Amino acid sequence: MATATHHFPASFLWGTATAGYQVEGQSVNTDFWDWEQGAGHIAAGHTSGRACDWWEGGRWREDFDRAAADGHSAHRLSVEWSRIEPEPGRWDAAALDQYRQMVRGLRARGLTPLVTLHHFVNPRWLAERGGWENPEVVPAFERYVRHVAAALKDDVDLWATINEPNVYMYQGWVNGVFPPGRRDMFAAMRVAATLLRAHAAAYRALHEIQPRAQVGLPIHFRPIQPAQPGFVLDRWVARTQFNLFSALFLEAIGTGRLRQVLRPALAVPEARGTQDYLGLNYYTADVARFDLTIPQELFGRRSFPPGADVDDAGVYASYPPGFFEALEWLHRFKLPIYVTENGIGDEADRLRPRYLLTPLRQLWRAVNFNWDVRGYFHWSLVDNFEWERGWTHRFGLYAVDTATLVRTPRPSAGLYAAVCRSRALSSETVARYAPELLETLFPG
Ligand code: IFM
Repeated sequence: MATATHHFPASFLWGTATAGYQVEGQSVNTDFWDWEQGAGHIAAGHTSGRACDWWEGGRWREDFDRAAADGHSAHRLSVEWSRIEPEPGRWDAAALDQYRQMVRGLRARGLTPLVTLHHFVNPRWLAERGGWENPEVVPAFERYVRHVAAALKDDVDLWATINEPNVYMYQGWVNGVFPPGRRDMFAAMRVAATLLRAHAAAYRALHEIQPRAQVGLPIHFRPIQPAQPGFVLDRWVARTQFNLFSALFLEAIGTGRLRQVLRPALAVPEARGTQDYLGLNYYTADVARFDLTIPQELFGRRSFPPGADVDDAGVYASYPPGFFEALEWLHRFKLPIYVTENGIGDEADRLRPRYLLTPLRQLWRAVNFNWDVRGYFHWSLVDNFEWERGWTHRFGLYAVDTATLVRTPRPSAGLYAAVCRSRALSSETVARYAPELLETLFPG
């Protein structure tokens, strides 16, 4: 084993990511709040409740203190449309001011904010008007974005328009586990086009209000391999699933055309070129096998790469080569890259140290190839409400007791702090937190 330190550039951003609904609590004026009340919608009947109490109790302050004390230099958060526009055309100045305090709170602690404008949740009034199935959402979203940009433009330059539009369309319109709970692939494709149009309108509005804005559309990227690379049908399902999930939105931003299943592509010319950076949310990889019995899965049965560590909920598997593959694929688009999310749901912190260190090594390789990767945001700072899995799936560097709201650092918080403070990955850190990785990460 070698003793060594892998350094990152001084300007590289080190942070964590959160989303409004998942941490703020009491987001009572939203479609997801109503959805939570439905029987069987959320694991174990959990509800978001006070979540991490960032909104009413202002506990973002103590969590931002933790991030700063741990040496983080950035944080990604999202603003909730329902708070800013609680009724159509009524703008809540106090809510905008609270978000202003939050981003200023980050700046005051030396952290660069990255602000997401839509993260899976809608105001109730919007859902009642047909939500993302009604094309009127595009001008409505643009109006909302203009209000946020005008309020935060002095403090925020890095923006994400719509988080993981590929996950949102599948969860809401194919798997039916997010509101509106539909299972209709063709409706999903129409929603995808609307999301893209809204993103494009937001992109232009942000640049008009703030010419220096850096705007992206974070994509949940899942590399996928054929189970038997020599079998043409396995290769076909792997490619089809990749094209219709990971590649869908980025390809459309390049071509102005959105692929569909069994139908001609939808024209979205206004989306062309509407990205300043690529946002990568990476968690897991898949292996796909052709299976004629599952047309709803596009004939592809997915499993995890053999031998990969699988997280608590059995939904994400650690597969570090997939992270490098994702960066390599994005590098071709010739734009700066931010890793806008990466993490694992692991309450006991059994896998997280390994899961953190192995992608960071891949990240260092990419940076050393001079690929323009500018920052890494770990998901997440604190445990938070994990959508249909409620509180059963915990991603925080800090554990949160939902009854007392007390935060407790997991060992990984110390690990990540060591990386952030030194802006480096050293054999010493690996020896301390995951000695089993020393020979792999620092051979010699
Ligand atoms: O918690 C989610 C987040 O809202 C979007 N990306 C994936 C995370 C973990 O599942």
